[in-house]
Amino acid sequence: MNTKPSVRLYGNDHSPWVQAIMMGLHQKQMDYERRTVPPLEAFKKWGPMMPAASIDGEPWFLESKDILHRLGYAPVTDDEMFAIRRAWSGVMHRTDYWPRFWGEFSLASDPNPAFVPRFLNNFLRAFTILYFFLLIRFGVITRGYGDPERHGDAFMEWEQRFASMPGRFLAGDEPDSTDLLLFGIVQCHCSIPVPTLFALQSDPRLSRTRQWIGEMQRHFADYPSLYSNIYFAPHALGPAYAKGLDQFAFWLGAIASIALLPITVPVVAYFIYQNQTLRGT
Ligand SMILES: N[C@@H](CCC(=O)N[C@@H](CS)C(=O)NCC(=O)O)C(=O)O
Repeated sequence: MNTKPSVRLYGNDHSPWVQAIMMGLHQKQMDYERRTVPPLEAFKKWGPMMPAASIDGEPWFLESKDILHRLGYAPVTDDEMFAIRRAWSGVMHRTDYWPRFWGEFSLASDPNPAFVPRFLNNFLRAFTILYFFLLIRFGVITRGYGDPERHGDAFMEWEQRFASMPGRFLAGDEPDSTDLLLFGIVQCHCSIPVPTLFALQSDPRLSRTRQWIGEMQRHFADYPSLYSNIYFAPHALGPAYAKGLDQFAFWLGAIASIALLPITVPVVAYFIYQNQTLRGT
């Protein structure tokens, strides 16, 4: 009897929280269906907020740590979650070079195997990217994400934790929630390079962090969505690029989302305001 749950996941692989869940599913060899356009049920409540998951046909729900827990991973305390979020500092720099921001997202295709729904999803997901662009660009989530004195500071508390790990990973011999979430942050920093990435590569204070990244990469060697493979040893290929027509669909969607600014901006503003309390947890 197959006791593995059936999992549907909404989210983009640039998101640290989505990456944590994708890696968690991969580690447990669970099949799942991922989409990059929010299902209507989730969109009506939370707009483009990701990740959202639906397990065994139950209602969609948010919160990476809760989703991981439902998948069988350890609970994460609020303090731990805040420490993980502190490592996200630098995220505001994702939009410093806006053509790169849009360009990198154009390459991260919807994964639907069928051409027509994938084309449609790539078109529609551009609207969610406009949302994230405006969210970051206009500093609505700047609180708590200002630059530290040195970008490497973002990982100093973890560097100390890596010194007293019980095994190759924070959780011991196999990654658990905290490893997955923190490694998700690393993937985010690498998906559109921000100054924190350069600190991770070269700050002399972060040698244990680099060693842990290497161990995680070795552990996830057959997982196809590691942006960090390009920047850290052992080097390997990064995620595959979207096919030409998928990129085309995305750019069409980007143009449409901008042409429809009088509609998209109020919707974006509504959800940016409405999701304020969901952001920090
Ligand atoms: N507490 C949530 C945070 C998720 C989150 O911040 N997701 C970002 C994308 S990386 C998002 O969708 N933000 C939309 C918003 O803040 O409105 C979790 O851990 O799942």
